[in-house]
Amino acid sequence: MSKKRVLSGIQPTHDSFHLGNYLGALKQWVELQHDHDAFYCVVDLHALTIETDPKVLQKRILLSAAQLIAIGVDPSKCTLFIQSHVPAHNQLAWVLECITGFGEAGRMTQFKDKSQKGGTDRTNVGLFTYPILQAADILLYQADFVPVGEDQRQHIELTRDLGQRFNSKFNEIFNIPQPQIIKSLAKINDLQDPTAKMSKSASSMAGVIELLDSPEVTLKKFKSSVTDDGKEVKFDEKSKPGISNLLTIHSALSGKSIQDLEGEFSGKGYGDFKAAVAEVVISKLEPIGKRTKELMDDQGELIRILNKGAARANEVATATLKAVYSAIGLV
Ligand code: ATP
Ligand code: LTN
Repeated sequence: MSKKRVLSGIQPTHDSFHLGNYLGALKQWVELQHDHDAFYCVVDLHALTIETDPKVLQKRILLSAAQLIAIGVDPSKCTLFIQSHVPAHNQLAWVLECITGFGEAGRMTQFKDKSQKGGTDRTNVGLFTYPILQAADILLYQADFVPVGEDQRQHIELTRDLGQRFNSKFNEIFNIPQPQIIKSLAKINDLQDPTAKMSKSASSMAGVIELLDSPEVTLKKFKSSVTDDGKEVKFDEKSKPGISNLLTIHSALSGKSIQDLEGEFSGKGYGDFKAAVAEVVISKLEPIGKRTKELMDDQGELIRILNKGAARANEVATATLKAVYSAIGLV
């Protein structure tokens, strides 16, 4: 039986990914590539919705690809590419925009949140059509599954709606994908504000563990993490959000169950526990930082890898686009 296809993407909006991206999404990318036909892309066109200095953007695109390889996304096992290297993404997005309702796009919560924060004058149209470009990313590859965090569920629903709408209006071209949101997948919160999710757009990075942080910085961030009254290392998200978040992080990286960790640290203080979590995190992140640096120091090799990915992605994407153009009556 042929392997199921997965597709996912991540925006190059920051120099470093953070622990929430890694544990909530990227770790799953690595696992899925072994028994799936996986397509992973750095969605640089999506990142244009946020104004960025061109030099900074260029660096972030390469850094994102390098970090993906460093965490274990293996270009010999999957197709790793940069979205803008495959023109069919924009071409299909336009076709999909023409079958998307204005109100339908306006109901996307990510758009509503971001546009409310920025106000109409600072909100660009790209932010509005963002989910439709995302739908094109997915439908072009005939993906079966889209591994993403819970926050992306609505965008995958829109993708399914648009795919189904196209299929019934024109021709059965698109495979209709399923979101792959694994419930047990860790949701990681900010170390300084453990009731809010760890996010790249947090106002301060003090509570955000970046994959490329030095061991010293990581240790400092854990040591100064906000914990709760009391002394017990116990999982209780309501009354002990800080400790619960640290337990989640330790468990996700060490593979030990929360229950076992509670036992291991019973009678020990918060200080010892924080140091232990930091150690687990540092031992995971240190090699990722080293490998990322090696790849950034040899950009020729990195670009060669990405060109190869783009060639394979273009093959699949162009075939879908051709079928779409023909189905809608373009000559
Ligand atoms: P922003 O805050 O700018 O929206 P972000 O930090 O939330 O950015 P995204 O680029 O939106 O990061 O997310 C990339 C992937 O990582 C998504 O699949 C998302 O669900 C997942 N993710 C992001 N933050 C977390 C988190 N704190 N815990 C678990 N998963 C997360
Ligand atoms: N919107 C997503 C990033 C993204 C994506 C995709 C995810 C763009 N295109 C295609 C999965 C499939 C985000 O913000 N995490």
